[in-house]
Amino acid sequence: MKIVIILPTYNEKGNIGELIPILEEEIFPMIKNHEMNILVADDSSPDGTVDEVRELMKKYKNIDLNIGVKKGLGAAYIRGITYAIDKMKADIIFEMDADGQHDPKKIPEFLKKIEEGYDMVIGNRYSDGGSIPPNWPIKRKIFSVFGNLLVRSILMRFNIHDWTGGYRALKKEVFLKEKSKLGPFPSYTFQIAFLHKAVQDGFKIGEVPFHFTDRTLGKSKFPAVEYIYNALKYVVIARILELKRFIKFLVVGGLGFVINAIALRLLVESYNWHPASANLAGAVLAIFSNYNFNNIWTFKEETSKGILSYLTKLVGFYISSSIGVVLIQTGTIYLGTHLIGRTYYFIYFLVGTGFLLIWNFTMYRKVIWRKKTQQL
Ligand SMILES: Nc1nc2c(ncn2[C@@H]2O[C@H](COP(=O)(O)OP(=O)(O)O)[C@@H](O)[C@H]2O)c(=O)[nH]1
Ligand SMILES: [Mg+2]
Repeated sequence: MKIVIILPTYNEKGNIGELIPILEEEIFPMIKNHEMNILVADDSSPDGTVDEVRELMKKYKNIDLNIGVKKGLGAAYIRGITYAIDKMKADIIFEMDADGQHDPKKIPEFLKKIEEGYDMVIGNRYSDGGSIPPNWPIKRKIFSVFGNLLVRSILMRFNIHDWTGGYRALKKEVFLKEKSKLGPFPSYTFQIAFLHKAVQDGFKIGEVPFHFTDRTLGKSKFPAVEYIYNALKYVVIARILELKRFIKFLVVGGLGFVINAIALRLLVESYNWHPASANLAGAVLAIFSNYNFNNIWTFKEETSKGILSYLTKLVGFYISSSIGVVLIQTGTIYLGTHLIGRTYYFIYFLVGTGFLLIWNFTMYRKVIWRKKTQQL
């Protein structure tokens, strides 16, 4: 396969001149089954980075150079990866810092993971033997470890350990699928957003632990304050959007609950019905309300058109709901009134409804509004 290692550069003169010969002379000869190439994605660095790259290009013929305007790391990667795929016909792309912080000896391990079937492979500094520089001041270590942990926790995806790093390998398909969504992330948040979108779309993610070493030459371009703001904003909004459906589901269920509760109280208090029968009557109304609001709102993407499908699903919804309503919810009320007494019937209703909630969401997702892709 054709591999392109993208090295984004902004004022990396000296660093790039050190890294490229290591890649060419020590690493690439170890890789026999792939065609290895380098793309330097520079943003018109004023320090002469490009001149250094041009010198190296005379010696090594597998280097390409893509120069653009400085808009940030994410923008440089989007431009560079597009160039690697369109112009260089890359199958696999690497993201790698040009400052020597990413140990190039790990490249074969990334490739092995890709060969094993992973779509995107992430360099991992936080577990399985990976590490951040031991000589970093404690404040920087805390920032790095806790920042990453915070991202993992908010996104609730704990099986990926390093969300913020920039040492990665990916199949071109991953980028082609996500490219259109990455425009809003021209700076370092690009790394979190790209990985998150790949995870959401079900791409298989692998990890390779590595020791992140310190820069020896030049300065970091990492914009800390801006990054904290943008990264937090991304993860919080992304998580709310992921939970949107669940929140809608709760609102619809809440309305159903109110309908059920009013009918129950009215029939018991004013008409002296048995709480169990009154609950069944209330539930019939609540189920109708839940079905219609979920259909037009919560799961509207999965709603099929046509009256026949509407009615078939309504019947299916009543049948699947009735198991929960009769056995779980009404069953709890029935047991409560018989074992403890009728006085506390509303408490049995609350407890029974709690059990019902768990049962319902599982049923809705698996039977009524399951994802279209799962039906294939
Ligand atoms: N082309 C380009 N490269 C950048 C930009 N910002 C950072 N880089 C490069 O991206 C890599 C990582 O940046 P660095 O400053 O080392 O960030 P740090 O490792 O988080 O401190 C380095 O190779 C930088 O030269 C940018 O705006 N444009
Ligand atoms: Mg760096």
